[in-house]
Amino acid sequence: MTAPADLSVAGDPQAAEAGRARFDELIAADSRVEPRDWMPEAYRKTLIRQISQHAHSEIIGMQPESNWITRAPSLKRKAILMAKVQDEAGHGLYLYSAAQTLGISRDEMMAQLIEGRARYSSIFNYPTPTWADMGAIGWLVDGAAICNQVPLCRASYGPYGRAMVRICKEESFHQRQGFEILLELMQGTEAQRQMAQDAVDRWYWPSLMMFGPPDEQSPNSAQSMAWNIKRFSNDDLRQRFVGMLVPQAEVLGVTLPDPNLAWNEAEQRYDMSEIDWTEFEEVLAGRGPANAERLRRRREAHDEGAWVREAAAEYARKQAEQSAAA
Ligand code: FAQ
Repeated sequence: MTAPADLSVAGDPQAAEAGRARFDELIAADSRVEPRDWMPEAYRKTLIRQISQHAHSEIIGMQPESNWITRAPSLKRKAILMAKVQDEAGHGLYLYSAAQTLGISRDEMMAQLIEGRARYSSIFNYPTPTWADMGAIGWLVDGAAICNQVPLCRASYGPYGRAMVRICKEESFHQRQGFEILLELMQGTEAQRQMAQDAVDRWYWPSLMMFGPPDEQSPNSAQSMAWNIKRFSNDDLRQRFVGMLVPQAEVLGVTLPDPNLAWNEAEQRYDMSEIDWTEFEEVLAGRGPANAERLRRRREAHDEGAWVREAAAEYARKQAEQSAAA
């Protein structure tokens, strides 16, 4: 499907030239590009790639936590967790809608995901064996998501930036609820403290990988930053995240599992151990601990929801028929 902005200048080189000049002006002035504006095809493609990957992450990201809804330790925890998982579904919907303004359909994005042609965040390919994982996901995964996504509120593409504003507000609440789960466990019995520490040990490194490959191996960063989509590099955001975690880990009483983590006064940043990028590559290649299960479950849910999509389409058809007859 071709987007409206392209159709408006198809076969008209002068209009395309004016569109390009206007696009360059908008980017130079740090203004917003809207769906009606002309945009380079590569800009459109980059946004579709990033926004759809992000949407898929939110939808697949519901699975590790929904695993605990039926086993949450109290009614209050169950209600909070259900609300959080529903928020993730909402984030997916805002993001799919933002991507649709670029000329790709929801069906095509969903086909890319369930046929295994689309990426989603590496982080959601890890299992959640204990209740403390709900705390670690909230604290570390939502924490990393906030660090990465607050700058995206200023992304040059209007529908994406606006969707991110609301998403970030909700992610902040998610992060606090995760922190609070861990805090309560850390104030509990020795077994509870160990469970919390074990979850932090398992989620810490994967959460650092969420920011993407090191800057020198990030093929998309330079162009995305030039277009004001990304505002900071992968490594800069990772550093910012670690800086945020260190004091919070002290309050919690958990140890971040990196013996080389230390503040480097001269460089004004944290020194840390090398990330295991082989693990990251394995997960991206579909060989992480839970990749197969996540996709299998997504496919099942898609098939099980077919009757809802069919009913909605039929209802829309009848409504249109009635309006036409009126
Ligand atoms: N996982 O050149 P770069 C959440 C891929 S939402 C998988 O650096 P870019 C909420 C990348 O796509 C979490 N793939 O790429 C929640 C590219 O492949 P491609 C999702 C990754 O785009 C919480 C290749 O590597 N957040 O957590 C990953 O400039 C709790 C080269 O990389 C977003 O999507 C990865 N971690 O930077 C939900 C935020 N990293 O497409 C439920 C928006 C990189 O060329 C529960 N996205 N790759 O084949 C972004 O900010 C960027 O897309 C990055 C990657 C930073 C993720």
